Amino acid sequence: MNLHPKIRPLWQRVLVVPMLVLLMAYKALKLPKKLLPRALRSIATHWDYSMFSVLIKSGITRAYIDQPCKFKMPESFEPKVFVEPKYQLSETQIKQFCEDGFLGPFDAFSREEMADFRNDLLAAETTVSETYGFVTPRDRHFEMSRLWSYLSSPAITERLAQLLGPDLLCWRSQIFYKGPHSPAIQFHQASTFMVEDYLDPALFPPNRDEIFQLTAWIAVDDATPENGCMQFVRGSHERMRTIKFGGEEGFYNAHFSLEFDRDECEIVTMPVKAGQFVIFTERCIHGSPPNVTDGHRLAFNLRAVPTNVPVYTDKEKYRSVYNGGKYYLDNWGVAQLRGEDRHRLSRTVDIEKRHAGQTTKQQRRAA
Ligand SMILES: O=C(O)CCC(=O)C(=O)O
Ligand SMILES: [Fe+2]
Repeated sequence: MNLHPKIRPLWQRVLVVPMLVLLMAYKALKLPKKLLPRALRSIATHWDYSMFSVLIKSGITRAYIDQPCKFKMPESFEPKVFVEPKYQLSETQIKQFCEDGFLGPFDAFSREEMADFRNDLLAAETTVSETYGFVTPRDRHFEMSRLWSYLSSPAITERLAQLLGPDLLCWRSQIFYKGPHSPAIQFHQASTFMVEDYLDPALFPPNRDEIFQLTAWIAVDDATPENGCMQFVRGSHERMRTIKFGGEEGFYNAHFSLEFDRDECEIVTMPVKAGQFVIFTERCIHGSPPNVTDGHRLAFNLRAVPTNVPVYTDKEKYRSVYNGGKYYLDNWGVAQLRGEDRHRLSRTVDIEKRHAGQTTKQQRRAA
């Protein structure tokens, strides 16, 4: 079953509503889930009642964008690890992050380094991913050692560690190429990234209300209000919102608009210079306006979790709204960013070995 957000014909809605009511009753009666087909089993397991209820009551025109959760303010704003003074966050900065849902920009790389790296990223935009077998901006760190060296650099990891804890894994990276005169990435949110296929979450945090994943977004070109730098809705990470199906296409091929009051909220526009990065929780509503310039806006991101958060357990594939592609996870795994993985809860890729294997392949090809 594909429940990606889009407007459905009436006949589909008429069929799906009673099915969801039955499935919700099945869940409430705690009937054995293994009797259900795979997709229904996932829904009965991972959707909570509010997810069913919004869809049913709206006649399949509204939905939670992801598994609902509320943000629990931590009791202390002390950094979770001690780091070199040059990377240290003050308690004021950490408090600010907890209140706003985003923090930065911070300096990480030089403008010259990013200019030199630009062509590698642009090439990745048009070449087939060795991980997934089709062209995708996702998870190119498995094959690009230079990308990995930036993602795992202390300027990023030491700051993330102060917010998330000492032991960190990278479970996703993505290149964001916004071409000249290209549309907005509309406002969105995610918590456990169930938004990806609406069946299973990607992340299984022990407590959904805590901060259990962070994104670092690194600018390769200067990101400006004109070329579509990121925008954040201050404080909006306190809860997950619903989406209304339909509306303009902005977020790749998904059609929806996030339900929040644009007049009541403070939208912060965040210019980021080449080589700088910003940290945010994907739960904070964010997006980026259209690029109205003749140049592109290139960036890449890193999604990190502490080692006590399992990722994609038992999942073989997911279907993302991005490219409408099916991502088989055979070659995917979490990669160690910092510290130690004492939990070993997810499939792991030894990234140095993966890169070394690729170098050998490339050398063989060249010989
Ligand atoms: O690059 C953008 O404009 C959006 C990035 C984004 O949504 C993300 O990194 O989660
Ligand atoms: Fe995002």
